[in-house]
Amino acid sequence: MNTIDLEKEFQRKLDAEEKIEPKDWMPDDYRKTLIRQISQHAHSEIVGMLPEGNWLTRAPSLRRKVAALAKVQDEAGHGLYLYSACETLGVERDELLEQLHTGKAKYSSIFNYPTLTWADMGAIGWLVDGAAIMNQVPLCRCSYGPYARAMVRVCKEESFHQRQGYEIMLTLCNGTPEQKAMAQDALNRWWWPSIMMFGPNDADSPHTAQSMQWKIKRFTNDELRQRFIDATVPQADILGIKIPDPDLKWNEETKHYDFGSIDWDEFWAVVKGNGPCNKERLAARNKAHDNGAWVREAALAYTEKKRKKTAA
Ligand code: BYC
Repeated sequence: MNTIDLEKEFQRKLDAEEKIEPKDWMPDDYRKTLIRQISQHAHSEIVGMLPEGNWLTRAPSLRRKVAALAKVQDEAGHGLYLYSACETLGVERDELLEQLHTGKAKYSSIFNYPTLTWADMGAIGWLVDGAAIMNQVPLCRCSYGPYARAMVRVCKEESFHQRQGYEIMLTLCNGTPEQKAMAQDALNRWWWPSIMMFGPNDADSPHTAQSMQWKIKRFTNDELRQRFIDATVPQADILGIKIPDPDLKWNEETKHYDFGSIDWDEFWAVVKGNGPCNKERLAARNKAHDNGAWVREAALAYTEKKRKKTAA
């Protein structure tokens, strides 16, 4: 097939809602966009283990510890599915990890904030995983097959994460006044970073329009942010705590919540490496990678030994 026919076939598949698979022809920029998004997503899962890892040794009960351990392990698994999905596009995992470790690659801004109290484990599950689900359920319908299929399992696990976070918040909010104050403090600190997670406003998002055309993204950043806010406000009401936004109010005409302006200077500072924990997160990832060198060497030596044995 010549390039024009290949492009037509690619477009036909998109129009017919057929998945694009690794061996199919695809435009270079479609491939690049997917590598960018899937690798950033994979890095986010792996770096996303760090803020909560901080609380594994401090969980207040055995039940909480078991749930937190399972959640953090799930996140490692999500990272692995996503690196694998990304590799189907012809990029090596080593290259992706190198980009993360040198600070060249982006990962979600949210993981550069500190987890100061146990209530932060609740707020992360409720808000961060809640935002993640809102963003990721539509990705199960992404046009690229391996990414879409990986997201199905990721989303099932994310909904358990969201529930465990909300349950922590509910327990704190029904506890002593000090516990409720801890929950309120966590909401105060995690609210704005969580709504920034959806990315820049559509008017300032360089990639959204093209990604929507390619059916990688099914909703824009602003559409998903609004859905998240609409779903989350009633949940805060049930908890009896207050979202830290004086401009938040129900708009009877639009049937959505209006909300205050987002501090995009803070968002870009964090994305560019100047958030409260960026340096700490990268140092932790680099240390873990360096400490794991012997495992990689042993695995390679074992494979080589097996290869020689088979050859002999
Ligand atoms: N943080 O044109 P835009 C999780 C960057 S995992 C940092 O809107 P796009 C979880 C963006 O990359 C959460 N950077 O881009 C894990 C782009 O920069 P480049 C991660 C951000 O790709 C463990 C530039 O800004 N989820 O939830 O169309 C525990 C312009 O943006 C952010 C995913 O990765 C940000 N928040 O849309 C708990 C989901 N936002 O590449 C929870 C998959 C934007 O031009 N990804 N940027 O240098 C996506 O859905 C999309 O990539 C985004 C951004 C909506 C994030």
